[in-house]
Amino acid sequence: MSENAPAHHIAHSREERHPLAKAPVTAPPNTVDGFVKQFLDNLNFGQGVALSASGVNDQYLALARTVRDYLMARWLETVRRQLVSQAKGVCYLSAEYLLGRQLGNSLLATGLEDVAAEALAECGIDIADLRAQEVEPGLGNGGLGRLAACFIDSLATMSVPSIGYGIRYEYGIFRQTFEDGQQVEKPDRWLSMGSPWEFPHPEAAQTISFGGRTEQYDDDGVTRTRWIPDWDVLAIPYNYMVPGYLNGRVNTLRLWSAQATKAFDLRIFNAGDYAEAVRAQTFAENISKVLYPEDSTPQGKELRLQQQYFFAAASIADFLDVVLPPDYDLTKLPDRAIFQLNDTHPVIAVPELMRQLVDVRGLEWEQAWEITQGCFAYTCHTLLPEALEVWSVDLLGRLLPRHLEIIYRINEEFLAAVRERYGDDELRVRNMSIIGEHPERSVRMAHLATVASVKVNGVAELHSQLLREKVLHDFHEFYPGKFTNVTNGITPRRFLRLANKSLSELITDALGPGWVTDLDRLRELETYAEDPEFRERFAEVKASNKRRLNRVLLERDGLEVDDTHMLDVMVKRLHEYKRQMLKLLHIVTLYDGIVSGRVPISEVTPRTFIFGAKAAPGYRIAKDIIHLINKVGSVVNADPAVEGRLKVLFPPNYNVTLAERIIPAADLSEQISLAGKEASGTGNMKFALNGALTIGTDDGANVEIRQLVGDDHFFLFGMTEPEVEELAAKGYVPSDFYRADPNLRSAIDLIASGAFSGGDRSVFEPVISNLLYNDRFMVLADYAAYIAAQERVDAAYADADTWTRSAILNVARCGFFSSDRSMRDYIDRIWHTPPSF
Ligand code: 26W
Repeated sequence: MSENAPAHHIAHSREERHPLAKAPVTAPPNTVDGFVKQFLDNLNFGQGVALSASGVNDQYLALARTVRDYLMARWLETVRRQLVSQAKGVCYLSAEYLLGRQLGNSLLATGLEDVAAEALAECGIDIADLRAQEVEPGLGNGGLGRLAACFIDSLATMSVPSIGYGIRYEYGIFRQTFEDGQQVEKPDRWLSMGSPWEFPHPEAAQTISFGGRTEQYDDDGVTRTRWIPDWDVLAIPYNYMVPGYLNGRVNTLRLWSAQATKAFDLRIFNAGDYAEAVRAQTFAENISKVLYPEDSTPQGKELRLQQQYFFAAASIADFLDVVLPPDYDLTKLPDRAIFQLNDTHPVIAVPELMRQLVDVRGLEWEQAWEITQGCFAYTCHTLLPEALEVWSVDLLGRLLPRHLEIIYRINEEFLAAVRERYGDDELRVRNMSIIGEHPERSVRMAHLATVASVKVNGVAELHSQLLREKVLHDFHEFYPGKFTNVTNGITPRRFLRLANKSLSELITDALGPGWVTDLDRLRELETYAEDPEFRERFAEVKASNKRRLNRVLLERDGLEVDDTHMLDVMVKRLHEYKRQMLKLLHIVTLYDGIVSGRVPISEVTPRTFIFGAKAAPGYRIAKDIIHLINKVGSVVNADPAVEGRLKVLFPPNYNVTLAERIIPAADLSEQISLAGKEASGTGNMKFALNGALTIGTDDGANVEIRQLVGDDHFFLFGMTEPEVEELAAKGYVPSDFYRADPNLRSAIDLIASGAFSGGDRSVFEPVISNLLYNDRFMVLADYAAYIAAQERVDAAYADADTWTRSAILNVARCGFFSSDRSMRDYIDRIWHTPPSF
């Protein structure tokens, strides 16, 4: 701490010395000329090139720095006010942030979109070409990472004191390519051209230790414990701006990067073993090297636990040492900070805060535990039992011996309280214990999080209910009042205003611009849904978004979108529970109907199906399904019998940037997970807010979307969660469904026959057997209902004007899904951190 004096204390004394240093930092003039000047300065002085000699990447970097310059004064002011006020703030701890491109969002937040475009045009540059240069930071897998990015956007826009903490992975989520239809992963070198959005602060590094042992010692008659670790790494913070929308506020996202503690080990170096010295360095720096691409299936890898502790410990230390003033009375910490745990990935922060309070700062255990229990809140993002993280005691004890002791003591006291309440109900004690015994002794991170937190929340009503009634039922009984729901949301800035400019302009024409930060105002569109002229304009917006998507996919992947087709879209991670296979069986059924002559081609609604999905690299069946989708696509797209009425497109490397293009063009949103498996979903919200109708099960936030938009404007199908349970209890036999339904049988047989694999029946045999003899997620049981619902979709789509009316009502009624509302719910129910300025 002492060698690492807080930045704000240094700053105050320096400011006195020169009058200019006292003047507030100001933004460049908000004019085209001012922008041109700043852009050219950044190009010349920042990039070291003349405009005439500059390449498009130079220009992109200079533009990014220019926009950054406009945000800088606000950022410094936000940081200053936050330090002065010492108001209670949120520390959002997340292993993932799926940010998307930064330039567009920064232009939007500063209101500089038009000024910048004009300024660049005056320099002979098309701003769109520069925006296309940016490689998005893909520092997340899917829903959980994107949610974190939406939340920090809302917190900044709502002026809530907050900081996001995470990991600056050198390689984000892999870049997906297809080779002969199969997924091949390529490293995501997002930093290779340099990132203009980050500010490294090596002077504010934290040292993070690992391994070793603990020992007890006598401290003036008190027995204390100290940890004698055997290796350490530096955590270097990189700050990123999180600009609020047109509100003059810029919050901070602080991502940690690992660096070896000494450039290389001098001792070894002097002994002449240069290679060994460099190896040690590489070892340390591996910690923040790569994002784990597993989504929902924890691998229990040591490096992953290292990552988790690395960022959790660095963030806790940063908050205690740098954000809090010196001599802060730590018993007041719960009034100053709430650490929000984005799933279990940062939960090791709990024993780390205990260690800081007890071992480092000398507080009594009881007092420290009281503080800790007031500072954490936990969001669970899953229902799949296999996705609940556990760490083997063996591994955790080797890497973090002191933390394991702390966890044991927390558990001991917790179980004593459980026994006190229920007597010796040992079954209950075993079920609730933070330590599990099978298949090996391990720490259940969700239990630790629940015990330590002020509040535990699920991410949609149904999910929270299932947490209370099933996954964490005993805890709900033990801690009534601890459990709550906060339904997820999405930021309307990125997913409506930025991604769908034409729809935004239409809405603003009708309602004025206020809806961007007050999404409930979209309700006022309900009356416009009855206006034929408005419907016509809305339909034209959708058509123009399809044409834009066509241009994007043509350039990106050589794929053609027919803008006269219904656009039927399923984009999300590839996972069995999400049931891309069900969508595929629908496509194969349509194709089979045409080629077998059972269905006259004239009766088939022209549809283009778009898939976007990455599979975890080790998830065999998921990769087989990707392969199958691609193969079905090649056959269907090339078969003259379908006369271009069915098209299957699967652009590779689905990411935030592509989502921003696909979602606004969609007519139909596929949200077809098995009921009770998708915690919330957030793609579902993005589609509805962009005027796509949903075909979906009663799962996750679909339930709330349907309640809000109304049954007439949502295509519901499939078993409910209790029906799923019932079928599972009586014994689900997928092959019974196969035998009973001729369409289903025919579709499956067609795949099994090798029709999509050049006659080779073995290629998709694993997928077929998995469906017929396992089908964990009951695809076959919901098939008939899904096909029937798709027929209702066709019928509805045939009446274009009524469809458009439904689409408008979807937009009008989904204001609830703004992440601003989610943040209000967190603030009211969990954080109690009012907006500041
Ligand atoms: C490697 C272990 C692991 C386990 C779980 C990695 C990642 C996870 C996440 C919890 C997976 C995830 O992204 N869950 C999604 O979170 C979204 C935001 O709340 C929800 O909308 C999705 O329904 C949920 O699947």
